[in-house]
Amino acid sequence: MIPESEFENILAKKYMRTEIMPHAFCPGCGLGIIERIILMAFEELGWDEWEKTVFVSGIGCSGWVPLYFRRDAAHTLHGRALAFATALKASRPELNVIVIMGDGDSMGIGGNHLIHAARRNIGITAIIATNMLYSLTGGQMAPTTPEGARTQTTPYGSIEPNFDLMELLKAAGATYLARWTTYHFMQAKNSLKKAIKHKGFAAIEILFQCPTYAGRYILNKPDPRDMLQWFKENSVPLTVAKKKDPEELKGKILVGEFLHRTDRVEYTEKLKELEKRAKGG
Ligand SMILES: Cc1ncc(C[n+]2csc(CCOP(=O)(O)OP(=O)(O)O)c2C)c(N)n1
Ligand code: SF4
Ligand SMILES: [Mg+2]
Repeated sequence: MIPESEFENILAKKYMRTEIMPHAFCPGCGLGIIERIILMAFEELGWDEWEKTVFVSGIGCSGWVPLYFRRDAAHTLHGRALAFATALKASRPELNVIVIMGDGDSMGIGGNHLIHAARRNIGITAIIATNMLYSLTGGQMAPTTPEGARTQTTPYGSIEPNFDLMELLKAAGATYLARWTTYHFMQAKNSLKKAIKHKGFAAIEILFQCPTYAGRYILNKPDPRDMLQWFKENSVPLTVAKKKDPEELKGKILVGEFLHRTDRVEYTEKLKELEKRAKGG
C-alpha cells in the first residue's frame, strides 16, 4: 500500500511527463482531478491495461489532459476525436482506446460522432469533461450551459435548455453510462475502471470546476473550493432521485451509474465476423 503522503509523487513519476510540468491549467482547475481519477483507475487496473491504452482527445482545455501522460496520445481536431478513435479501434481492437473530450467538443461540434459511436456500440471509453461552457476560447455558452446561466455569449442568461448526456446516449445505444463530479473522486474512479473493461461504447461524464470561467460567470464562485462544495450540495444520487418528485430535482446534478447493458454485441466483434464472411470463412 502506498502511503498517502507519497501517492501524488509516485503516480506522477510513474505515469506523467514530469519534464513538461507545470501544466497549462489554471490554478484550482478540476482537470487535474480528472487526471488523477484516470491515473488511479490504471494504478488499480494494473500495468498491462495501461500498456495497451491509447488516448485520443479533441480541442479545448480538456483536450490537454492526456498529453501529460507517458502514453501514446493523439490530440486531434475540435469535435473529431471520436472519428479518429473509431478508426483506431476498428484497426486495433485489442487496444484500450480512451477518448477525452470537453462538453462543447463532444456535444456541440462533435455531437454527430458521439451519437453514432453510441449507435454502433464501438468499444471506446469516452470521458466527457463538463464545465458547462467553452473554456479554452473564453467562456462561451455550450450545449451543457444551464438555462438562464450567464456566459460570455449569454450576458442576459441563456434561453436554451441544456443537453442531458446520459439520456442522449441511452437513446442512441450506449451500453455503459455514468455521471459524477470531481467531488465524487472515488466513485468516478470506480466507474472508469468498469468502463475501461466494458465491451461496448462506455461514457463517463465528469463535471469539473473551471473557476476561471464557469466559477465567475455561471456560479458566481471564483474559488474552486466553493465550486466543489456546490457540486457536493447540488448532486443527487440516482437511487435517491428515483424517489423524488421531478420538481424537486430541477437544477440538480443526478450522479451515479445510469446504464450497464450486456445485450448488445460490440462493433469490432461484428466487424471481425463480417471480415470472416467476406473471405468466405
Ligand atoms: C473547427 C474548430 N472550430 C472552433 C474551434 C475553436 N475552439 C477551440 S476549443 C473550443 C471550445 C472548447 O470547449 P469545450 O469542448 O467545452 O472544452 P473546454 O475548453 O471547456 O474544456 C472552440 C470553439 C476550433 N479549434 N476548431
Ligand atoms: S479556463 Fe477553466 S477549464 Fe480551462 S484550464 Fe482554466 S480553469 Fe481549467
Ligand atoms: Mg467545456
